[in-house]
Amino acid sequence: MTNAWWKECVFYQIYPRSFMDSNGDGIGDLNGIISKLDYLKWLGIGAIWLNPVYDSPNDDMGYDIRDYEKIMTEFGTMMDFERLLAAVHQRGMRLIMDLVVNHSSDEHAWFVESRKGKDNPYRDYYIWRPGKNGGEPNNWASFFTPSAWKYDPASDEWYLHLFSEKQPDLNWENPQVREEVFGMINRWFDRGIDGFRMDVINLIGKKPGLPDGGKAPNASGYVMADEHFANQPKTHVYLQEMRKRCFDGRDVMCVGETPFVTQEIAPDYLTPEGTELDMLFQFELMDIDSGAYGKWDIVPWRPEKLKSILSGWQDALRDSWNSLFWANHDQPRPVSRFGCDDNEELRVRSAKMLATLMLLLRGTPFIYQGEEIGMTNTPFSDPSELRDIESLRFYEIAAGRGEAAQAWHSILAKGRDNARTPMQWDDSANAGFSASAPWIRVNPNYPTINVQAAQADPNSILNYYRALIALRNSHPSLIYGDYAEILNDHPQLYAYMRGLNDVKWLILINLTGEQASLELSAPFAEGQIMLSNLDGRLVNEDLLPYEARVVRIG
Ligand code: TEU
Ligand code: CA
Repeated sequence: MTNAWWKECVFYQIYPRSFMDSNGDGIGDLNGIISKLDYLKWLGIGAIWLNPVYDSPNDDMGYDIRDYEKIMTEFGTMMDFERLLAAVHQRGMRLIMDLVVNHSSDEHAWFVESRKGKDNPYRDYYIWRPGKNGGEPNNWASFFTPSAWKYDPASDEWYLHLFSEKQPDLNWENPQVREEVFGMINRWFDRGIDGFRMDVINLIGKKPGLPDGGKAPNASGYVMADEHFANQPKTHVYLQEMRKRCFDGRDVMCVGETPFVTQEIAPDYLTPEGTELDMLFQFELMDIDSGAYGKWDIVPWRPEKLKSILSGWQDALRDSWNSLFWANHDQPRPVSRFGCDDNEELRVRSAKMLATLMLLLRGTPFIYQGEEIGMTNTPFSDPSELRDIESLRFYEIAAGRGEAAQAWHSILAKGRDNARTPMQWDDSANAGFSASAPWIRVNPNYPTINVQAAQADPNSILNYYRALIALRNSHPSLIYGDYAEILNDHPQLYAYMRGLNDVKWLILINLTGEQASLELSAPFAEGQIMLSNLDGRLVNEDLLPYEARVVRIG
C-alpha cells in the first residue's frame, strides 16, 4: 500500500452556486469561494472538490456542459479560476474539478453539429439510432425522464440521453470523442489542477447493439437497463486508455462516481497499480433507505444494515482505498437523514456522532458544504420553490398519476435541493450568502445554524469537526491503519478498531436515539477517551443516545 496526498487529506466539496456570492446577484461565484479559503484552511481541509463551473445552460445545474474550457459566466472568468487555483495552492491545499463526459449539453458545439444531419462529421460523437416500430430504439428509461431517447424530426432518428434530453450521451466508441476528451483533460491538468471527480464515469461504455433492459418497467413503462450501460467491459478499456494518456507522469488523482458498483466489482476499477480510478463513490450507503421502487420509495434505514454496508466496503477495499461520505449535492442532509434534526441538543450530538463515525474509517473523507455546521433539510413549502430537474420531473409525473401528495413527502425527505440551499455564514439577511435574494431559498434556520455562531461556540458541531480533522491529520494510524469491526451483533452500536503498529484506536458509536449497553473487556477497557461528543464519560459505560467515543489504546 503506497502513501499518497489524496489518502491523507480531508476533502471539502463546494457547490459553487450556493457557497458564497461576491457580487450580489444571488448566485455563488469563484470570487466568493476565494473569500472563504481561509475558513477551509482553518477547518483543516486539505483538498477541495468543485462541482461543475463550466459554461452551461443549467438544465441540470452545470452537469450539462456547453463548453468544457469556458467558465460559467455567472461564476466568473478563466482569470478568476486561475486566481482561485493559485490561492488554493498558496494555502497548501489542492483543487479537483468535476469531469462530466458521459454526456454534454445539447447546446455543446459538437451536438449542435451532430444533430444537423446523418452526414455531419460530428454525427457519431453521440448515439443516434433509427426508431423501432414507430417508437424508441429500445426500452431504456432515463434518470430524469420516462424514456432515455429523444426523437429528432430533422433526421428521423433518436438520440440517447441517460439523463435529461438536454444531456445527450457521448459516443465513447468513437476514437475521435476519446481524443477530444483526453485533450481537454490534459489541458486542465496543464492549468495546474490536482485531479478530477468523474461524473457517472462507469456509464461511458454501452453494450453493443443496445439491447432492451430485462428488469421490471417503471410506472411509465420504461426499464432501468443498468445491466447494459453500467460497468461494461469497454468502460475498463476506456479508463485504462484515459489513465495512460492523461494521468501517467503527473501527481494527480481521480475519484469516479459509480452508481451500480457493488463490493464485488469495485476492486476491478481500483487496481493496486492504479490503472483506472484511485477511489470511487459507491451508492450502496446512499440507497440504504430506498425501497423496491427506488429513491423516492422511502424505507427506514436499520443500524445493522448500515454497519454491514460500511464494514463490507472497508473489507472489500482492503487492498485499495475507500472514499468516505455521508452526503453530496445529490443527497439530503445527513443530520436529517441519519441523525436527529428536531431537537437542538440531539441535532448537535448526532451530527458530531456521524462525523466521528465517517471520518475515522479507512479512506478519504469528503465533507459536503454545510455538513460541518449540521445544516438540515429545508422545509420547502411548494414545488415552485424547487430548482432541481430530478425533483421537478418526478413531481410532475407523479402528479399526473394523482400521487402529488406522496411525491411531495418524498421530495421533502430525499430531494436534491435539500443540499443546494445557500451556505449559512451568519445571521444577517440571506444567511450572509448574498446581498440580494438567492437563486434558491435559504433554510429558515440560518439565524441559529450558521458558521459565525458555530465558530464562537466551543461546543459547536463546527469546532468538533475541526478537532476531529486535526486528530485524523496528526495520526497516521487513523489514516493508514487497519480496520476491524467488533461487537458486530450489537443492535445499536457500531464499534470498530483502527490500528497501525502499536497504536490502536477504538471508535464507539451509538447509532440510535436510545441508550446502548456496553461491556468491554481488556485491553479495550483500559483505553483513554481522546475525543467525544459528551463530556465526562467513561470508556466502559453504556452510551447515551447518539454518543460517540474515540478511545486510544496503547
Ligand atoms: O449523478 C449521477 C446519478 O446517478 C444521480 O443522477 C443520481 O442517480 C441521483 O442524483 C440520485 O437521486 C451525477 C451528478 O452528481 C448529478 O448531480 C447529475 O445530475 C448527474 O450525474 C448527471 O450528470
Ligand atoms: Ca455572484
